[in-house]
Amino acid sequence: MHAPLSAAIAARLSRLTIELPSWGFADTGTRFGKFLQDAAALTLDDKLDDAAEVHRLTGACPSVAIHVLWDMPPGGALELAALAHARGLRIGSINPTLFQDQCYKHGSVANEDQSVRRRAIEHILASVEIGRAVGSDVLVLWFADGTNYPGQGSVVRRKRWFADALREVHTAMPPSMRMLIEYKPFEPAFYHTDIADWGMAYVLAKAAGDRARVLVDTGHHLPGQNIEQIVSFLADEQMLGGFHFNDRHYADDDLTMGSVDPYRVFRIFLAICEAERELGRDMPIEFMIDQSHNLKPKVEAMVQTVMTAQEYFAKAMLVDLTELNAARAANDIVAAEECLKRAFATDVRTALATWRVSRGLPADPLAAHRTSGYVASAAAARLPRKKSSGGSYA
Ligand code: AFD
Ligand code: MN
Ligand code: MN
Repeated sequence: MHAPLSAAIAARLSRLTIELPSWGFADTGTRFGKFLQDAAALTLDDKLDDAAEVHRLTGACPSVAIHVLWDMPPGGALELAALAHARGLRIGSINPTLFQDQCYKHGSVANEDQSVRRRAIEHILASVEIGRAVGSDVLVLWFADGTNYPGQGSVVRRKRWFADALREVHTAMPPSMRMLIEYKPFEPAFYHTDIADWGMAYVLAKAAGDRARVLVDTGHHLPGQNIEQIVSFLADEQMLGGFHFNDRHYADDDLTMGSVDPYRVFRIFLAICEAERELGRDMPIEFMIDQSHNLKPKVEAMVQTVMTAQEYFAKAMLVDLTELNAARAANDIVAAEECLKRAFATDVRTALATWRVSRGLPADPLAAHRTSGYVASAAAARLPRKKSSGGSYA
């Protein structure tokens, strides 16, 4: 397809903002080891610089998700907001950190020790206050809570602790803030995870209050699960809060979106397009990236991901929903499927390049980044700091 994007698609893409994860720019690894990248971000300033580079190239990433404790400067929330603002960014979702402190060994809000449950709730409440201070209205809650062995914990007792904690936090949130509850079937817990699927997240969101929603992390599904079905179901219930985008081949692999299964990305975006057609306006949901670029260069991977999201959202918008619904009504399976396959097969990359140039952006943000020398200068600036900081960089 070398026709330009339609005005409707161009307009919708201009409103498609995709939040970047601060943690995606730092060195990460697997439980088997961490392979360091010279240009990887070391400090909050580095992370915000990298996020600003992605936003400069794509024009689609004005907000950065932060992980409380990992991304807090000495001057606290106000300095955090100022650091982002100075780069043309804003702080997006606030992610409490409830899984790395030793006290959380046996859980956070579902810990058998009441003092640990209290500490976890206080940390979430402090995170709410950080959100209030930086002007963020999105609180993202992911819990590693679960057990590794049959009999280890009471599912019901833990469920009730979760409901009580989420209700307390919901009450403390400013009126404009939404709570997005993220589910995950396993890892780091290997026998049961307290919020293991969309249904448990849905029930706990309902228990928490009317500004709680479900967050769909695309890597948090067991093999074969139909994610787009969950998306459509939650959207119809007005309980879809947003996404953490990534791709997977086996588990929560946090690979770059669309790298394994682009057709699934397209089908998820089609579910959004159908919901928005029904709603008559953009879904009030958060599109966020949650990836760990253990091997790919971090900024390249983020730019790739944003370009993939734009490409497949544009393709999804090419589906003629009137024709699709007519084929469905007639049980014309092939005609219905062809509506999707025709759109998915349409090459929108030239049209996207033209659209980007019309917005003063590079036609190919990835090529622009790879030839910009950004990585080399980031490495030159950061590696000496890393070496002097010792540890695994020495
Ligand atoms: C891990 C978890 C979850 C969470 C993310 C950021 O699996 O996806 O959202 O860390 O805390 O990927
Ligand atoms: Mn996630
Ligand atoms: Mn994850």
